[in-house]
Amino acid sequence: AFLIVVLVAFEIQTSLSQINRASFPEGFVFGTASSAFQYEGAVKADGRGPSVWDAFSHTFGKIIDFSNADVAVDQYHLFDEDIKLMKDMGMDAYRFSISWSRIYPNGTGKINQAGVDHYNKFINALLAQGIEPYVTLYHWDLPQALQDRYNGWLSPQIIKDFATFAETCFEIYGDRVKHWITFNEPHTVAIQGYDVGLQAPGRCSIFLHIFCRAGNSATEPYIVAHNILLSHGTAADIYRKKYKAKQRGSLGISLDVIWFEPATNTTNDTEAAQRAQDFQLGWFIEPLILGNYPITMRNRVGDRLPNFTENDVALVKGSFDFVGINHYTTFYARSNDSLFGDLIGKVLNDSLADSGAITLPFGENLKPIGDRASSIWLYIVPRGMRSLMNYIRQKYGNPPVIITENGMDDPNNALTPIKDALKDEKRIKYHKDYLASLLASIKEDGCNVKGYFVWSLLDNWEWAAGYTSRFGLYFVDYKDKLKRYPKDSVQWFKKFLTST
Ligand code: PSG
Repeated sequence: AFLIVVLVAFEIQTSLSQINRASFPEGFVFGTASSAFQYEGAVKADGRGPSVWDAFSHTFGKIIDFSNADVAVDQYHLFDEDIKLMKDMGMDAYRFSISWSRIYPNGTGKINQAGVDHYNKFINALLAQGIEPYVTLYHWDLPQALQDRYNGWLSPQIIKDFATFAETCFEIYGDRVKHWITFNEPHTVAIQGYDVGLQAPGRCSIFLHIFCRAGNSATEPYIVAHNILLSHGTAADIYRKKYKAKQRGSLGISLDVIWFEPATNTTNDTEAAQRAQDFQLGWFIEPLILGNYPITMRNRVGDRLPNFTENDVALVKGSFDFVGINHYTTFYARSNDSLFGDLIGKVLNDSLADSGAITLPFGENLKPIGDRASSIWLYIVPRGMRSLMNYIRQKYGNPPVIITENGMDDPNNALTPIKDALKDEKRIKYHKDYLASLLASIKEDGCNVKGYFVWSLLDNWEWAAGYTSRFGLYFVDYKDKLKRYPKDSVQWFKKFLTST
């Protein structure tokens, strides 16, 4: 009997400290994630048309290291090698995006067969290695032609054009692609692209247009978000009516979600944390699940917030099979009546001020909420994952969730020898702890989570941060033919994924 007690205790001990694939429910999917513009390079190859990110990255002063993604990590040419890397780690799936302007160089009109063929080859190569493709249709690289023609996402004309692009992809690739993600992070697109102007197309009005020539930070984010939601709903409707039954696939959307903890336990800050979440996750998930924007948003934004007609609601409400969540970090939320918030809000006059919440990774005495990665916004707070999963379960009826991104970056330090840059114990701990938190939400709390994708397979071009940040499980040597080297985290994932 004593022996049994010891053995059971040992079992519990190891199952707590050593989680692995077998700890997760049967069929749970593990993969890595990427996007076309950050990975492919080959921006002129095979008839690709330019996107808004080509223009933005070639505008002086927009990218901190003055780099661009003309070559990036050249996955356009090196994909066979990269698929081997995934396979080698024991990953089940790969999330990547299709570049709209490779399929339609002008955004609409004539299909570019060479671009179509590229993704056929890529998808076939993945399937040949047993890797499931999870395809994002829009990861920020809008064809420049549509920006020029009607101002891109600011015009409702985009809805029809996105739907055509989406349907082309369903039709051509849907016999093999069973998981579609219409949009990556519409919240980031609206805020970074149209409120603060730090991402393409770089529109804003804050600080009297010092940073952006054109834009309106108080109205455009809401218009853009609305057109994206309608574009998603229209594409989802087409998929459901014409392709889903035959192709037996599923479709979702990926939302970026920072978890917010109230900075203090006052009612003010608790309500501020709620508003911050409404203005981030609620902005998109409530139309998708409940058919309208959160009441806090409607009250605070007033007639700057577009309305959903009855037809719109029919398109948008329920238009998903899963909700993709990109989760990296947790911040504290404070009501804006502390910290001069209202004043800042009045000066900036932007959509962020509408929430009446100030969200920062610092608590009392400016103490950081956790350890920081390289990105200035990325603080390591594993408990946030479990809290967020439970929030979605309780508030939104436990929909199927896929973690479509989670990961951390190290700085790209040119002086660090490669062999040292491969020692990424911080990343191993990040994933170990976030996965344990996610597992607890599934096993202890009953959250309906179906998969987990690491951002990212390789180091890559991190938007406005250029090549200064390294998010990869594999290191990329930018000084020597983009050679890939496994970091220690690759070994860790390999063990995690192959042990039973
Ligand atoms: C996502 C979430 C935050 C900031 C940036 C992103 N946040 O919590 O403050 S962007 C997202 C994107 C991908 C990026 C990756 C890392 O989908 O393309 O490379 O995360 O920034």
